[in-house]
Amino acid sequence: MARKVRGNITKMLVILNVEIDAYDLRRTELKTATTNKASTLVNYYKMAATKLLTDLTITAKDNIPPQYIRPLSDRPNLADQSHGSQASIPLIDLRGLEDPRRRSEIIKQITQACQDFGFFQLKNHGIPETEINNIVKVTREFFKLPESERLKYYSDDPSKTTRLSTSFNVKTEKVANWRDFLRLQAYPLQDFINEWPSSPPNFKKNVAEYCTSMRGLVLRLLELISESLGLERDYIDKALGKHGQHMAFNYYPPCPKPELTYGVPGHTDVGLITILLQDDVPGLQVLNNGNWVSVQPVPNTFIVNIGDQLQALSNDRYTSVLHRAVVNSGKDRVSIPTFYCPSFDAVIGPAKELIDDDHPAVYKDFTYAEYFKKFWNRDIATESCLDLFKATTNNNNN
Ligand SMILES: O=C(O)CCC(=O)C(=O)O
Repeated sequence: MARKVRGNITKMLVILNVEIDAYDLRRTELKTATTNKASTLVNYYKMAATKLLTDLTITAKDNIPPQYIRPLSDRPNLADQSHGSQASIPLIDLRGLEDPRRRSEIIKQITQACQDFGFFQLKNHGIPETEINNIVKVTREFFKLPESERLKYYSDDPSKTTRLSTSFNVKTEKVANWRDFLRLQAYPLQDFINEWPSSPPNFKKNVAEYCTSMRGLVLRLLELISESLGLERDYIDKALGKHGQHMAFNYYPPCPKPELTYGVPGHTDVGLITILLQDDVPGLQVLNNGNWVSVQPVPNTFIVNIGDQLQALSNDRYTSVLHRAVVNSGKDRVSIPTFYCPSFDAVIGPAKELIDDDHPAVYKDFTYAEYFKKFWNRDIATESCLDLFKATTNNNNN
């Protein structure tokens, strides 16, 4: 009898211990969940208090707020990228362009690069090194200005011609990106320069100088690209109407968890061509044959890529290729793309010379204003903008 009672007591003690262990486990889980919730809330309130990432990172030292975290299926695999990519993105040397033999050689290289990659690098382009250094310097200075000074330019309305914003498109995106950016229009210069930031003191001067030189380079490139498609030398120049030049000044603060987020997610560019200047910190990746290829910075070299308007105009001979920017935990990064584009009233569509029975028109004609509006109003993660302008689509683009 006594043995039976002792046995029952032992069984009860075992059950009690299991219950106590389960209780402890649950208590720990609850504690962790509460702590996570609390830090989410803290981040939420910090985010609510500041519009720009540059100011948020000062408080979030070793974590990133949940709104920046990409789903597992959509993260940059930083360990698995193709490196040493100067060899894989063609490098075109513009030296000797005035010599007709050299010119046709360069045109051939452009055809090849545009068909195979949609991207190329450019050296001996004629933009003075001091202008390049000045624009990078003044961009860094702008993003170091006091928050109250920068916020004078803040807007989340993509139709504003000068605006400071964050991420990519805060109005449409579901996950935020680790970037602040200033965008402005630069052609015709006199129409926009008065809106540009008046500090740092050299901003207007340095940016105006760079934009003017950049436009000179672009005009030479437009002729080369026209010829590379077998079109008249001035074909693209004329197709762009009165022309437009939009600039972005991207600032990527160091990110404590770069493997969880993007500076800019994979996208194509809305304009005709983009000429990208990056500082000495890597971050640009280009999609080539299904692989994300890192483009290592080379001093005094620009990266040129085909935008959506050139893909449409070339009737898909050239492709506007997906690219993205990844971030890192060690150093902030600056990149400055020049988006050269049609004026908003210009009508864009496949060049008639590039349409025949074997190559029917892939796109219908549209104004750049229509395209630009659609580009900024859709969700870049799910919709290709060019697809919305296919000749066979029944979409209403108004
Ligand atoms: O920062 C970069 O390297 C790329 C930037 C970019 O793609 C953009 O601003 O659209």
